[in-house]
Amino acid sequence: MTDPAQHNAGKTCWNCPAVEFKGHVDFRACGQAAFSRAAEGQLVVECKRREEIGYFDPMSITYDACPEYEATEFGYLLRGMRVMILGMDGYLGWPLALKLAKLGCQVFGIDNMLRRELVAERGAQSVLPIGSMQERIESARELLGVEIDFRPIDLCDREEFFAYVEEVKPEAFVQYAEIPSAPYSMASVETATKTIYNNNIGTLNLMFAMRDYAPEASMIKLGTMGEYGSPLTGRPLFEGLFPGDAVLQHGDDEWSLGGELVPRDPVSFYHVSKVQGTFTMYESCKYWWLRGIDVMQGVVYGLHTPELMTDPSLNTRFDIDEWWGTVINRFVAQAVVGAPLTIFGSGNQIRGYITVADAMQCMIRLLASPPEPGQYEVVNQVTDVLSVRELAQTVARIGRDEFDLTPTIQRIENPRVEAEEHPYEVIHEKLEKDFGFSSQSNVEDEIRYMFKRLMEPSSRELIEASRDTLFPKTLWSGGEKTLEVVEADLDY
Ligand code: USQ
Repeated sequence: MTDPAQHNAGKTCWNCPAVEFKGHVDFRACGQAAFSRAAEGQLVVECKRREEIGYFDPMSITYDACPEYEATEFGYLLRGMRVMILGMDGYLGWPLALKLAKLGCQVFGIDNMLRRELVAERGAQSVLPIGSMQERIESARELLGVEIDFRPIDLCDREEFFAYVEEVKPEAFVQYAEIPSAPYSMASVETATKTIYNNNIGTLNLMFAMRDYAPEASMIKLGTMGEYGSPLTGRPLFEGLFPGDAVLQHGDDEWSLGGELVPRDPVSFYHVSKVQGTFTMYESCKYWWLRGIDVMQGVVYGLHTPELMTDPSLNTRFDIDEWWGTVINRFVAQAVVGAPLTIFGSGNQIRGYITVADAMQCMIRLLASPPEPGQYEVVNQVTDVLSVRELAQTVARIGRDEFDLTPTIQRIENPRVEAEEHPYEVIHEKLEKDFGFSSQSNVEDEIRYMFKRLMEPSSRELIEASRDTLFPKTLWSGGEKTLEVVEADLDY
């Protein structure tokens, strides 16, 4: 059996961001023939790291045979790969920066620090105390022995961003620089506009920067499972593109759907911005032969990775208010301070979930295995598929049985417009099959770990200080109101 960690041993320079295609290859003119030309040895490349080889056939060297690659627990990884993280100050950007730096990558990051500002505007804050970016970088240097290059640049500021990309010439980009909140995007025309502008102009700038300054780089863009919605027909949520044998049947006719983008049915203006991001990336890969992986990620929760656990000065942010906190994180915080766990509506809404630790493992594996030039790839990044009610009950039980708390669960009027009873069949196979991913987390253990951290006095005080923001009031249908309790004290 092959070692899952080394899933990409047989990949070749055709996939490697360190090669340059020689002779001004016009991929658009080559069209789909480019791959077969490469296979027949008619395309030559030069390695930017090993110029002494001269021109060679990109299919002739595999990762396991190349001295520029080293075996890691996540597969063969390009040594000292230059990775630029857009949105490095965020919940996911910071843990990824630490993990990549620890693996020996050269890590560069930008952030406009908007998240801190927007959370503060809501009267909330990260309930894990976090230092400034400079303080965290200093701690990473002292405690982990790594260097991280950070610039306070807004991805929407084309001039500054392009100049930084031209200077660094990244071999990979991670697009995390988006406003990630569905409730925020539904609060007003101003917040909807800000979300759409920030997310879509940012991604557009990235695609043009790649075209002009780093065309061989790969990009990993964070999409969301919420792009698909929850189709009431029960149609499976395929991984972004229809599988090869999918057909559309109408009347007496039948057409292949294989390889086409699956329908999107976004559930908020934030999710609408993510759908546009998908098309921006899909089209750019097509027009300019760029390569990337669109990650349809479920709801992320949790607060630990090996690097984050090193010391509290390396904490990542952790939000629990109605706009910026995701559901499991909110439930644990509510239980810690004796506020009711708020189930919206029936509680039978089903979503896919993943821990921060597993999400980081996935991202490194994806970065280690870039797609081919011109290839737009999609993965569904979830590990557990659960209902909101089950989650509330699990959190309440662990809080009561193991942490001496007395949690209560309430069903309240649903502030959102969403299906409360729906089938949900998520296909999530590629990460395991093609990238060697295997989950290292489970829901209950992660919830235990969250309780331990959030019950520390420093966090408890911060949750208390944000208590007013725990109970939702923002309506999808417009405005704010005090929501009614539909059922108090649910069993668990
Ligand atoms: N929910 C409750 N009670 C709460 C909070 C949420 O019942 O106190 C319910 C919501 O109604 C929803 C589900 O829990 O049905 C998930 O809500 P959420 O706030 O955890 O997640 P969501 O708004 O869907 O967005 C989050 C992230 C977003 C990411 C998305 C993945 O904020 O960035 O894209 O999860 S997904 O949900 O798969 O689209």
